[in-house]
Amino acid sequence: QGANMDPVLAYTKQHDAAPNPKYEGVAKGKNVIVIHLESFQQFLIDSKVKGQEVTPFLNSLYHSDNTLAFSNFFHEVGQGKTSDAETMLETGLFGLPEGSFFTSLGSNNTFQAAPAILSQQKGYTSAVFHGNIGSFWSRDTVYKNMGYNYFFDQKYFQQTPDSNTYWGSKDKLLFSESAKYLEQLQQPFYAKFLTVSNHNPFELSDSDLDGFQKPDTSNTMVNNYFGTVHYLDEAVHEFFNYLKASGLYDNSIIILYGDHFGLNEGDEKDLAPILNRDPKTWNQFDHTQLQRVPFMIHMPNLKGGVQKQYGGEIDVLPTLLHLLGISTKPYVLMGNDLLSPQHDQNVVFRNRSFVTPKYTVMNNNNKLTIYKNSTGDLISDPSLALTKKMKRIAKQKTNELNLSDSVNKTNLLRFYTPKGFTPVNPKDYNYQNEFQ
Ligand code: GP9
Ligand code: MN
Repeated sequence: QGANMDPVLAYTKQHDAAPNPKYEGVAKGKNVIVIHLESFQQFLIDSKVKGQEVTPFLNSLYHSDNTLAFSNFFHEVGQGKTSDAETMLETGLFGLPEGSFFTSLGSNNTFQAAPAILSQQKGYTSAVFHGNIGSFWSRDTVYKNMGYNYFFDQKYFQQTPDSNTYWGSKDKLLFSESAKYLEQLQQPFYAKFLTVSNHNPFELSDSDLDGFQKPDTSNTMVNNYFGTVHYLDEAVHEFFNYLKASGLYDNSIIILYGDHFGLNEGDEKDLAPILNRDPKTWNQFDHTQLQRVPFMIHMPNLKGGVQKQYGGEIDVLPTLLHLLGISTKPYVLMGNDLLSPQHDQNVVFRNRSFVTPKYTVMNNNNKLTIYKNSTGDLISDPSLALTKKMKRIAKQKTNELNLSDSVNKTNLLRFYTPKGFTPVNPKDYNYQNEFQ
């Protein structure tokens, strides 16, 4: 049984990328604040509707000298959506090919996840803030296996007639009402905020839009999306104002990411005109390019700038560990540090299609369809050399997904304890009576 870990460890060892000396340990001892931007796609950054910036605050963060802002960062979720994004960011392993890893296996598996690593290596306290019911995606049990100290779910937030949408507390309330708990956390802390207002069907009352004018395409989903995205931007802005006023900002590194697409493939043709694109020529290549999501690392005095290297959600944990001065070597992580000169820039999606800095490749049962990124053109007659190269990447990336699946599906981490790691006992955690 345990021997099945051998190929996994062989792969993660050779795929590990050394830290970049320019960034290694720059966030040592800082609080880590992770802001999950629900359904937020990269195309929104710097976009305008009716002459107004849609997300002025996130745009300013994106262009800040103190932000490492990634322009070619992709979500890699499958059917588990938010929970797949959480799986990758917390554990460095992929979600499953079907269903949600959280709900199917997450309550019973052994984890070596970020909260436990940060606690054991650097004394971090950990907490999640989420305005939906705690059992959604089985979070209330999965988080215990990850070693999360605190989980503030819906019952910690006000429940009044207009405090919620279908998906839980409105984001502005989530952030403002979390403050009293955040301030009581032992520092350094690792705190994650899961927003929900920008969730399909993107319904929010006009009074929450603060005068923002939605687009008026014939597609309500597209129009509403811009409205809730604008609201989310304001919510994050208010939270930053609070962090600055409270002084927490000075001691924190703030990570923001979009978990996955908001608009479904079927809605993209109605979005195309807003992006100055002809809906008639919209194709698989365009759809794949839209799977970019924001990934930003912000910290006072950080040497930032827009980063063009390609990467995805699987690369976040190794990147964060290195920033905090923690070695990735003992852990089973499928991605590698985005800031490392050795970073693997080939990004695989859960359906095995992938993008490289030069090509976008659809993988249909090992039949590859290759597009050129710079032009968007289909390469209908690829050279032998190009085919060979892309087949090699397809094979490596399929292997990476399969190894990750073998770990998760057969609970292999129970046979492997990283050096210096104490296995997590979920019974040590109880989320019923958090401090008031
Ligand atoms: C639910 C929220 C949404 O609590 O996290 O999850 P999603 O539908 O995006 O997977
Ligand atoms: Mn989601």
